[in-house]
This record gives sequence, structure tokens and C-alpha cells, in this order.
Amino acid sequence: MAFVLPALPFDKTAFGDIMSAETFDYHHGKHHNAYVGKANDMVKGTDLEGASLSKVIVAAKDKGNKGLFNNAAQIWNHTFFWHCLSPEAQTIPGSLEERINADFGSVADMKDKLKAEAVGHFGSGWAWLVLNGDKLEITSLHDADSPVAHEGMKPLLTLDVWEHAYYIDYRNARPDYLSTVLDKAINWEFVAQNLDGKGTERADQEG
Ligand code: MN3
Repeated sequence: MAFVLPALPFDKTAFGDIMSAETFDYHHGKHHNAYVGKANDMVKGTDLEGASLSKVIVAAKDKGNKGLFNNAAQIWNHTFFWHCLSPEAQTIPGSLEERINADFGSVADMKDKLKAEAVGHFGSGWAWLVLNGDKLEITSLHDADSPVAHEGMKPLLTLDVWEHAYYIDYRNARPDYLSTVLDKAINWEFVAQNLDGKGTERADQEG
């Protein structure tokens, strides 16, 4: 057994101009796939061969194995990101909206804050809406870093702000990419589901 490239949870043409099939061909078919191949090469013949993806991420961080950490965490981050997207515009479930209103004031305020965090993130990385204890928080992590490697940080929603996520469809206009995706392409049902604290499991896989 080895890690696999999970299939996209939608057709690659489903988002039209919001996120093109060409973007998915590169982002899923080339970038995400390359992380899978490299992580498999790196765990082969080691004591981590056969361990789950989340275990490999945590172990690689503990051992200071940066190469393995980066590739394994990117497998998980991208798998989680695909699940955060929906080709059909969704309304936010009431359970989630209540929590957002309590911690940010309103859905619009939360989106503004998440967008500002994502736009302001210098270089490559990921913007996150996470659960920290009972509170919803917005943060960003650099490069491949992932909530999986941060105890107490439970992932709810992520936005990929590596250039490879938007350069084909939006060129350098990161703010346009973020506004469009946040307003038209988020799977809020999935985000609400992650309020159970089990978001990490939803993008995990056996080794
Ligand atoms: Mn990416």
C-alpha cells in the first residue's frame, strides 16, 4: 500500500471560469499528484511505511524531516481544500452561521477577515478557519504547514494561496481569486460538518 491521489469530489469542468479545468489539470493532476509520488518515495523502506498520512505528517515534523513533512502535509492540505469547494453556491447552515456570528459578528465580517488574512499572507501558504477549543479563529500557515501538525487546531475551511492555485485563471490577482471562491464556490455543508472537530480525519488516508 501507499498513498494515493484522491479523486476530485466533483467534475473538473464543474466550476466554469471560477476555477477552470486547466487549473485542476495542473493543481490536482500535476502538483497534488507530485506530492503523493514524492511522499511515497520518502517513506518507502522507513519505519513510517504503512503509517496513516496524519501520522506521517506529525512524525516528520517531530523528526525534523522537512522534505517528508512538506510533501505529506501538502497531500493532506490539498485533499482538504478540494472538499471545501462546491460548484453550486451554498447557503451557510444555521449551526455554522450562529458560531460565525458569535465569534466574528457576521458572515460578511468573517469573510472579510479570512480574505484579508489570505491576501496579506506573504508568499506561499494557506489561510485557515479553524476551531481552537470552542472558538472559531482565522489564521494562515506558511508553505506546506498544516493544522494537522498543530495540536488543538481543528481545521474547518482552507484557501490555497500558493500561486499555482490561481495563476492560470486570475494571473497575479490573488484578491479576485479569493473573493470569487469565497462568494461562489465554498462547500459550507462540509465546513459545518467539521465543527465536530474531526476535520483532520476527512482528508486523512491509510499509508
Ligand atoms: Mn496548491
